[in-house]
Amino acid sequence: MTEIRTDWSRTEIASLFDLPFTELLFQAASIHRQNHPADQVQLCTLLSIKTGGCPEDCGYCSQSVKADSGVEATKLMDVQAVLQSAAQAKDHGSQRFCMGAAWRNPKDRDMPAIVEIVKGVRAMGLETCMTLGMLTPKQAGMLADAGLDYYNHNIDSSPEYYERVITTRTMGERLETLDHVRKSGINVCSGGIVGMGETREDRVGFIHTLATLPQHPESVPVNALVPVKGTVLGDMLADTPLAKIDDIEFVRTVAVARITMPLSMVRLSAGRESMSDAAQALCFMAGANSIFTGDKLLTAPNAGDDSDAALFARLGLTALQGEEPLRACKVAEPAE
Ligand code: SAM
Ligand code: DTB
Ligand code: SF4
Repeated sequence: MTEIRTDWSRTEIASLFDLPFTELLFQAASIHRQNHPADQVQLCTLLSIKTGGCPEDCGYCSQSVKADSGVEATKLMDVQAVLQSAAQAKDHGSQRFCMGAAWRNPKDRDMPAIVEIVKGVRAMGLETCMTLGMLTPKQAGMLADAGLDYYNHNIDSSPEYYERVITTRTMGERLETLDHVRKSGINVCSGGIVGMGETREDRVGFIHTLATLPQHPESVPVNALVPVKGTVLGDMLADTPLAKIDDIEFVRTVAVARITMPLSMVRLSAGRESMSDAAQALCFMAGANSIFTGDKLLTAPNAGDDSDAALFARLGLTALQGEEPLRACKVAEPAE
């Protein structure tokens, strides 16, 4: 039985990153096998239900008003159109439907439609995840009552590097939203982005922040930056050797997430399009057990169902069918 710890020190996490690569991979794969079916990967589909025009200044994001990315701002989609997309995702074998809105926070007037969407998608037998920006405790409660399974709100990086990427809201505010989500009883999905020009020390701080939350997020997305032209980071990294995160360093990050948060689903999220099959295989070996499938993320292209089916066949992987371990046993409840 793996020990679940929320008292990791930065030094311990840095030492994991420093392990010889094969040793790190071996440790991560061993922990993975103790807690998850090693040859099963969860399939999730993303849909942007409200795109662009976001007042936040996240330096990586095509949907910020500060970005000159060509992404057009839209209104919140009709409930029926969202349900149609969800039905398609289910037909294509997805277990979870994740919906994102480019908002700083949802307005109270948006909540009835959001609640209807959650109820409708759940009624199709899909797990639901929403990412709508910051939430009040009341809004988190409304989503919980609607039956939302997961809420995604990323910390994105280390507390130190975060401030260089986003200035319009603080890491503290993000942690507050995560706290409201946790207290409402919705499962927490929180992770971040690797390859934004941050240092190894920042990646240590990023994992440390997540692994020392009072309770680990049930789901931890690890995104590789998708450099989008017209965004601060996309433009900054376009002409530098940092343009793409080193595959081995990305796999190390996945492995350290797996070792420090053994029961969480570790999601290999954005950026798979620019990764080789071999790099993705190493991520699965290191403990990644969830991906976004389909040909689009929120605004960026994604590998697509056919290419995922080919990858799964090549690697002998199958789609996860059962429930995720952390949801099933809800360990590490903090003592009151
Ligand atoms: N507006 C909501 C929010 O930020 O809370 C939700 C949508 S936002 C697009 C969700 C997450 O996607 C971000 O926190 C970030 O980690 C990730 N993301 C956005 N753009 C990305 C990019 N270009 N490359 C990699 N990850 C990205
Ligand atoms: C997450 O961590 N990654 C997903 C999901 N949560 C919402 C979003 C990735 C977005 C990639 C860039 C885009 O499509 O615009
Ligand atoms: Fe807005 Fe979310 Fe993009 Fe930040 S990541 S600019 S909050 S849509």
